[in-house]
Amino acid sequence: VNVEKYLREAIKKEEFVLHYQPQVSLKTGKIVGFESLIRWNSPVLGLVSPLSFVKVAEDSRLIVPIGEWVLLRSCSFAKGLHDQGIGDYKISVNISVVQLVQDEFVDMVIRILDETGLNPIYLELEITESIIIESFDIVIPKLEFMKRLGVQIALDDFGTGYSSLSYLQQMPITTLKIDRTFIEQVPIEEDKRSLARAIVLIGRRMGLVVVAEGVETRRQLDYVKQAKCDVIQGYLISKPLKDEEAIDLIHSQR
Ligand code: G
Ligand code: G
Ligand code: MN
Ligand code: NA
Repeated sequence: VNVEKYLREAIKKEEFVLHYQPQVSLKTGKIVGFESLIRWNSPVLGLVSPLSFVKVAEDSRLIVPIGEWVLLRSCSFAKGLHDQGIGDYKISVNISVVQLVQDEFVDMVIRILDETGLNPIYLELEITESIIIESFDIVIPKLEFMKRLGVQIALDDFGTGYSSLSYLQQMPITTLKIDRTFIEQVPIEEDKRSLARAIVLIGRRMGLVVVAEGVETRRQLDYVKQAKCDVIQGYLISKPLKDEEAIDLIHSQR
């Protein structure tokens, strides 16, 4: 099937939805924010995972309007929670390299913050290592600018890319998200386990917020707690939720 053809129509026809996965502070046990994750409910193709359409969207550059839609919706969601007094939660949004290298990217982010009225400190952009390294010179100044605005910058899937620690030091990031492959190995492989602990140490030493992704079991939770991670995300807490479900979860934790 020609995914691109249907993808082209999907925004107009409102076939995308965002799900929000809670992130919990290990210090307080409270939800501190949500990662926004796109879902495509295509009348032709059914429910399509971003794993299968984000690449198509990037190759066709449709990720630019789709990503803008994601950012707008995500910021509106967070601002809505703030305005309704539900809580001052952060929203983390995945950003593709195709978006980030665009000349208009920074202006677009500023415009959406402006339009929604969301305080920039509650927005986090999730970027992967490979994005930054492929386009280092273009991307770094943009990230620096946004960081100065107060926007948080997370390095996503950390540990799976090919960046060196010297690169890490040059990146204007605020948050390190340890890839879930490291967490998966916690009960099994001693080596990976030590790696996860080493990553936390590096992140903390650099003054970054360290997030463990893909925490599914009590044992993994105990491990990342002991390793002094700041925040966890994963099925143990909750899968990504529809907006009403996310709000219900917040209320149930009060
Ligand atoms: O939620 P799920 O496991 O299905 O996501 C699969 C992949 O799709 C993840 O790598 C995630 O980062 C990516 N993804 C989810 N939502 C978005 C989005 O809004 N924009 C981009 N660029 N990637 C996304
Ligand atoms: O690449 P990125 O980290 O943005 O991808 C996040 C993806 O991880 C989302 O698609 C989300 O659905 C998925 N995810 C979230 N929590 C868990 C978990 O505990 N286990 C697994 N296997 N996947 C998870
Ligand atoms: Mn992510
Ligand atoms: Na990740």
